[in-house]
Amino acid sequence: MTPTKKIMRSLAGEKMPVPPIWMMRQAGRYLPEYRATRAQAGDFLSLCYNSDLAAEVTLQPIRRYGFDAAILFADILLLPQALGADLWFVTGEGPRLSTITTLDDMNSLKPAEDIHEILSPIYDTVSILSRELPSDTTLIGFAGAPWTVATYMIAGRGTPNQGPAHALKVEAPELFDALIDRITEATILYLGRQIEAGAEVVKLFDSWAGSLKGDDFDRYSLEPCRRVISALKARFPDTPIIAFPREAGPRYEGFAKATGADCVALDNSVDSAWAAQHVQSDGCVQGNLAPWHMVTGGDALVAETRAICKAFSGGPHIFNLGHGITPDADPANVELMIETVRTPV
Ligand code: 1CP
Repeated sequence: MTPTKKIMRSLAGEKMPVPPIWMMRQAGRYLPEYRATRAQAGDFLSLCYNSDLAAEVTLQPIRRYGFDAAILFADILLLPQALGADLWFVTGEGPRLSTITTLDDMNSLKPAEDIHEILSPIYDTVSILSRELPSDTTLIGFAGAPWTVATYMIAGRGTPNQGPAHALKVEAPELFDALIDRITEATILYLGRQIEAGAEVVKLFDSWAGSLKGDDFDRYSLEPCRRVISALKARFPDTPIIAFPREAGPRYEGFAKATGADCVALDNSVDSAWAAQHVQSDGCVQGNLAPWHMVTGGDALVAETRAICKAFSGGPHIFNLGHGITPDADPANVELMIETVRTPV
């Protein structure tokens, strides 16, 4: 069946006259209505696990801007929590988790199939959204890719260079591989439930793929993503999958083919002319305006938005930022970006 929603058409490989658009972290602190709902929930994790309020913040940017897709409001770190890690957020600093560095730590984790009890409110959020979203808006579910999730589980926090994960990979390769396997199995089950609840597309965020080089990139970014995607494709052949190996640089080339992803999301360090030639030649690409344009706006935003649309105009493209919008962004600049994309010159 030919899809009718714009995002689904791009993901099926159709070149659209105007690229569909959504934005990473579109439900976030730059929006006053998000800040109000988050205050009502109490804190960030309470918001993620409150299905009604999580659905509400997912819908806010759709009401305000009419994006072509909504992304489930949740976080990649809910999966480690469902596997048994402690998780909390320190205001102004970010996430903290109990660490996995020994065999005992690894053995204390739950089996992958036990994640659903904790994650059931997330599936409820997806069900609410699939009922409430406008009929032309695509619902995207997501999870972190195994390597990226492992970097947080090993270090217990976000790290600038993923040093603790790289160290464990060298010092205790069997433990490291066992952790990657557990996360991979859990991710397949988690995304499967999101699809059953109504997610029409799923996205794998490998935010720290860029710190893997050579064989390590193949083993720990590409291969776990391939495993997740092939397991999902076996059960849900019609659900498109977007992969985001952030800062993969030249390794973006061939990533879709090697993993089976329908689309790769490009970060803003990637040159769009290069990506049109080397990545879009294999199918749909998503991206890749630098998020700081949402802070600065003006002519630079308009010029760069047009340049990206032009570079990718020869094939399937979903317009997006190259990474999440930041809390200091001006909501008016988001409007300007959308208007620029939707008003071809
Ligand atoms: O105070 C707040 O409101 C918390 C800010 C915030 C938000 C809005 C966090 C904490 N997570 C989220 C939501 C979120 N996270 C979404 C929702 C959907 C949307 O895009 O609108 C998604 C897809 C994520 C994914 C996520 N969480 C990633 C992958 C994407 C990326 O940004 O690279 C990562 C790495 C995380 C971990 C995380 N969660 C939150 C923060 C501040 C971080 C980064 C921590 C760090 O590395 O220091």
